[in-house]
Amino acid sequence: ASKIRIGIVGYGNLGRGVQASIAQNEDMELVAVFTRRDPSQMPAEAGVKFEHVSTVEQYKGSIDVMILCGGSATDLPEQTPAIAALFNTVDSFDTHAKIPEFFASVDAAAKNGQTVSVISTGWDPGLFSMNRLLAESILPQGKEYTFWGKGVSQGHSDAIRRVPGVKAGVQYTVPVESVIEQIRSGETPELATREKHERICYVVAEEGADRAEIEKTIVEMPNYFADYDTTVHFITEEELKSEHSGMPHGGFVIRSGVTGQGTKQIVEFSLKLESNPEFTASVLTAYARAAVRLAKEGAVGAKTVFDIPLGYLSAKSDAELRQQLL
Ligand code: API
Repeated sequence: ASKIRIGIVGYGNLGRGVQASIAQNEDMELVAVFTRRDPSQMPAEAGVKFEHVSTVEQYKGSIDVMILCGGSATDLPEQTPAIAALFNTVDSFDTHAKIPEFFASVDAAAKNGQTVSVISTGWDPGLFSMNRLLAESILPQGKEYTFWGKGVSQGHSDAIRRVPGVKAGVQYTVPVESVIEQIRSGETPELATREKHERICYVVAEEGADRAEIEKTIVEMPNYFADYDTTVHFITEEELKSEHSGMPHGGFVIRSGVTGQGTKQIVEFSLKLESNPEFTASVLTAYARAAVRLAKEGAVGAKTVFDIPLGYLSAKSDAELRQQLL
């Protein structure tokens, strides 16, 4: 069979992760990486063909799916609809509150272009969303909890880096351990957002920037920080580099439910990730395979993880998968 021809849009941590993931999948090949930077200035040792993002249209017919590796705050709301008009796409849009409007704009573009666009995949939203739905469908009587971290949220780090006066920064999501123990032991406490996690930011301010103003903007930011207890530490660029350059993350989804006459049933799915972007990239790559298969079957429009059969993520045939049922 011929390989799935993939394009990557954006070459940050996520884009490099996708490149590495494609190399691990024999049914895939990387055609080109599209960047907003000057392609001639991109690292030759990366071993890929770089193109300016304005040239994507020339690749219509020679790329089966584009994996979009931009950020959710400003890149993807523009990029996904624009590219979905021309190609099948996969992205990791993760601003939870804005997913409905994002879906609507991408769906319209993809239907116009007769393409399939898988939105908001990754692990949360993505694998965690699937596991919440799975457990809730099986145990309608119960309570569900999601805990993240301790780890670096790419979404929240990206959000703080966009605050005026911020030169660089990272955000750690820190779960409240005491409530986790309660839940694992079968209790089902009612918890407010701020009782489950705290958020700790390490920020490098630009020279002369108003630190109090930066801190206020971060702490009060809607969707990202307003509902949490957030701490902002100002540090030097050197310290950021030496102490905070890793990108670990993870967490778990747990549902504590009852069946019959109050029989306790607990379902848990957890991730421990040394590199959040490399893992997220690997999820995107698997969904790229599904997007191509859906498009071949004549599907069009925006899709989420809920719309896609699990078997479509696999390179194996349906018959091979049936052998894996037990
Ligand atoms: C957090 C999670 C992270 C989800 C994973 C991914 C990211 O608060 O740490 O941005 O890294 N919402 N969407």
